[in-house]
Amino acid sequence: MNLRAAVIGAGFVGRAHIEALRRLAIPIQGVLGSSVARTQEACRSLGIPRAYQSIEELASDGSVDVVHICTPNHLHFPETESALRAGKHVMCEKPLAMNTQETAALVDLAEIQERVGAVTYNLRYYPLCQEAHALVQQGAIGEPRIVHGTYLQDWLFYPSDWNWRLEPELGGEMRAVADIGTHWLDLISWITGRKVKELCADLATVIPVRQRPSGPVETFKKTDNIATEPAPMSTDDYGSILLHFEGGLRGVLTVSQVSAGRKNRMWFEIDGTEGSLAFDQENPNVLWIGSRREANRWLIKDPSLMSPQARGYAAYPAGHAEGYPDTFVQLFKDLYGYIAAGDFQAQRSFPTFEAGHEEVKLCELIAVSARERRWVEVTG
Ligand code: SOE
Repeated sequence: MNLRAAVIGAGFVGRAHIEALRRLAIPIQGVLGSSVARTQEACRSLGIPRAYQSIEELASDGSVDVVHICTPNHLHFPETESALRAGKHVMCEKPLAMNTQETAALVDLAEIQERVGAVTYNLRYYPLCQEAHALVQQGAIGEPRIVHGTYLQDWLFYPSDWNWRLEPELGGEMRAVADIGTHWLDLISWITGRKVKELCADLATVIPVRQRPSGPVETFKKTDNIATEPAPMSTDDYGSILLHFEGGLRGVLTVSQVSAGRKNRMWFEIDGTEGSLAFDQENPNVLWIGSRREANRWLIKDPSLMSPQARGYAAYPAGHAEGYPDTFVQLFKDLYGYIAAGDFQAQRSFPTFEAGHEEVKLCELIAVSARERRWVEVTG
C-alpha cells in the first residue's frame, strides 16, 4: 500500500499512533505538535523527517494521504475540517468533536469530499473483543438480554491530579463519560449490533475543587513540584447510566476516574439467552465464557482457537500477550486497507465518523438526563 500519514499531536496518544503506523510500515511524512519546540523534539526523538509549523502547512503537503488527529478535544473539529477540505482522509481521536453540530458537520463534509473518516474507538480491536463480537454474531450466547460493566481509572484520584480534560473549554462539558464511557458504549453497541434507545443517568463531580498547575500537564503524568492554584470543577468524575438498547437488551454502565487502584478497567459482561461473555481490559488476553449447562470456560487468546473472522486480529500466536498498543495497529490495518481498496461505498468494519457522532449524541443526552433527573429517548 502506498498511503502516507501525518500526525497532529505528539503526546501520550500521538506517540501510540506513530508506533502503530511504524509497525504497519506506513510512512509518516511529518508531525505537528502543540508548539515549535515540542514538534521539533518529537521529530528528533522519533526520527520523523518533517516538523510542520501549522495545520495549513500540513494540509498543503501533497504527499500526505491520511491525517491522524491526536490533540485535545476542542481542536478535533477545526483540524479535521482543514484536513478534509485539503482532500485528506482522517483518523481522529475520540470524541470526534465537542458537540453534535460539529460531529454532524464532519460526517457531511467527509461525504461531500469523498474522504474516509474514522474515530479511535480502538478497544474494539483487542483480539478477544473481536472474538466476543464474532461469538455474539454467531449466536453463541443466544439473544443478548443484559449488559453491565464499568470503565474505572484512578489517574485523576487526587485533587492535585491535573490534565486539559478537566477544563470544559478544552475537553468538553462531559469528561469521564465522554473520555472513557464512550469507549464502553461504542464497544457494546458494536459487539451486540444494538444501539441505545433510551437512558437514565446520574453524574457527579466528586472532587469539586482541584489544584490547577501553572503549566500544561500531559495525560497520566504527575504534577508534583509544580506551582498550582485552586480551580472549581464542573465536569463528571463519576457517572452511572441505565441503558435500554434495541431488541430488548438492557443494562448499566458505571464510569469513574477517581477509583483508587483501577488503572484502566474497562470491563463488560453480556448475558444472553444461551450463555454469557465477560472481558476485562486490565487482563485482555482472556475472555470468560459463562454457561448454565456446562462448566464455565476461560478462552486464553489463541488465534488457532478463535473464530475465523476474529483470528486475523491477533498478531501473535498463543501464549504471546497482546495489549493496548496492538489495538491501534489492528484498527489502522483495517482503515488503511479500506482506503487502499478504494471502494468507499463498501461496508466499513472500523469505527466511522457516524459512530463518533452517535457517541457525542449519547453524551449530550446523558447530560440532559442527569440534569433533569429523568429517562431520555435517543432519536434520530
Ligand atoms: C485517559 O482517560 C485515556 O487516555 C483515554 O483518553 C483513552 O481513550 C483511554 O484508552 C485511556 O485513558
